[in-house]
Amino acid sequence: MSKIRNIPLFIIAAILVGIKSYIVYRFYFDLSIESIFQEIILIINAFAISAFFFFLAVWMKPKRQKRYIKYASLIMGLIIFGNLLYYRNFTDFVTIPTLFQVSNAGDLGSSVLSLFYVTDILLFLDVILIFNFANKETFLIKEFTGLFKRRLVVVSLAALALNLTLAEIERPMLFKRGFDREYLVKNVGLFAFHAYDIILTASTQSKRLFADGSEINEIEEYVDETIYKNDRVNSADLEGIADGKNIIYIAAESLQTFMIDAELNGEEITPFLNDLVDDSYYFDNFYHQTLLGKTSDHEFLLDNSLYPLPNSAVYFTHAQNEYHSLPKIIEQKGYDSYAFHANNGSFWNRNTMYETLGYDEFYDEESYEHDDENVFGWGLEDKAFFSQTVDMMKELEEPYYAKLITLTNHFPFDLPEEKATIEKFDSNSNTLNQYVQTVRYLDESIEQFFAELKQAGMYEDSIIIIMGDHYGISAYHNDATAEFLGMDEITPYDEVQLERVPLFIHIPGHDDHQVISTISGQIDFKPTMLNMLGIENENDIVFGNDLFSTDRKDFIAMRDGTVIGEDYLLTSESCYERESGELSDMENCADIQERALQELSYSDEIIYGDLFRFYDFNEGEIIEEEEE
Ligand code: GP9
Ligand code: MN
Repeated sequence: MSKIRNIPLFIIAAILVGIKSYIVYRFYFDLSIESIFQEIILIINAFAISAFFFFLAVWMKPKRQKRYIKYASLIMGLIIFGNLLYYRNFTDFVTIPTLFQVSNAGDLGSSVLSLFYVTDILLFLDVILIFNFANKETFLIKEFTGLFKRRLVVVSLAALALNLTLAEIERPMLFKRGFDREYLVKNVGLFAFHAYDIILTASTQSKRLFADGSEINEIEEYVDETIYKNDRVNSADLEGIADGKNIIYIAAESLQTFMIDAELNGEEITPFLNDLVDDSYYFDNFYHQTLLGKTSDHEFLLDNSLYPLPNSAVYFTHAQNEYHSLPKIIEQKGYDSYAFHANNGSFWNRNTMYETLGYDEFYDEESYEHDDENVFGWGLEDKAFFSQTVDMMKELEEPYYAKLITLTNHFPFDLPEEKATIEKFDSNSNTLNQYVQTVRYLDESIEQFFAELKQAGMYEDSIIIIMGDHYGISAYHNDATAEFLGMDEITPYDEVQLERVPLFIHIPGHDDHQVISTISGQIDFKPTMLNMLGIENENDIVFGNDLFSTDRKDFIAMRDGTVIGEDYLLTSESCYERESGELSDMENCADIQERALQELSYSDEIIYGDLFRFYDFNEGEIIEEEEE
């Protein structure tokens, strides 16, 4: 007995809660642990956090120490348990904003009893033991010496630092980009995730608090003068052409323009899309404008014609804002909006953001059937994805706006050998070598989708838009890319050319087809769609133009500081002649740089201040009092 008495209670508590946390993460939540490395991170974070909290006890006098250890274990137990109940209902973790969302609580209310399992009692075994040990003083509770206390601080901080370092290796920029709550919990544990969420919510809320709507006047003026130029110019030809038709949007994961019409050993890589160029409006000077939020940033651009944020994934950090998004606007024409994407619903916080943006339904991973055959790469492969999606689309009430997000052509571009129908490229970049094969696979998947739409009689009534969401091959692979393109090297100017993504607007039954080389970008999607639907968005605040209009804003701003103007192009602090790529005087880029910075900061201001909550888009004026 006396031996046991020598072990401090706070150590026992740290171990018990550490074990419990690990068991819950591993066996109660459905976290996908894909490697030994991830498993090790999970174990380390469970114990590091538990140690951090219980090691604090040594700074207290024995009586308080006892109480602290007891109640810390109880509170940690309740937090874990609360999350578990929430997870069982929503396959997600609790965040501060969702805690305040009445609709969520309502959803939970009716079914809450069914979320309890008898075995849940085991989750409080550690708490029961700790209370018992504390009350009976089974383990040591005493005042500790200074040196010991300081050593413990060093140990617990070192454990946390180790955890963060490993997490950074596993998922670079985990905190900045957010990605997915599951990733956060897997890498740093539930408690650090909550701390992160509290800090994030506090900082976004404080920026929001200081805004009062008066900022909109200046922005409105800018949009009038620069975007609308005091007279809204839309393309008369296509105005209303999509009215009443289904809008089918395909996000072609990581597809870059340099793949279109490219050949490998004399063979076309994207034969279907190459043919589609001759039967569509095809934009070959169209830029992605995404940053940290990758696919989700492109979705944000498309639905809002606002820029994604410079320091975070806007889908993650500003999903509670008020937006004047495409799904909400087209609802007035009787359109319902749907998103189809066979990935985890909480990835990029889509499940929350889609609701904010006005999507009626999100068909995520759980709506799809997976088997051994149809899962590779990031999950359900694109051909199976399209087939199953067509079946679901048959049930939709028309007209609709359906967004389909593909997945197979995603880094690291893995494809089972027997699925490949083109050779790999041969270079020192395995990534680019494989990319050619997954791009071909994507091309085939889209071809198959068109055939299935036709077969189901859904093709004629639709307008189909295909766009690359962002680059797939980063500058890290420049040598191999240069080899592929038959160039000596890739200069910063060439890198900008490589940021182009293809855009097809395919209108069945419409004879006109053109390759349009206007400098354009994802910011232009929303105004284009609205014009094609014949919706006059007179009071809308957007930063893009109708793609078919002849009087457009004359630059495209990217989020990395690059600006592409009609005559000049600014990138990496150098100015180039846009067409020739010749270096030019910085002065020539000063104007587009200044205007791009201004525009980006207006867009950021709208998002940080949540300014649209102060704006009445019907009247085109500021609402005096905020209604909440
Ligand atoms: C994830 C998919 C890919 O759901 O959209 O995301 P990405 O890494 O391209 O942003
Ligand atoms: Mn993507």
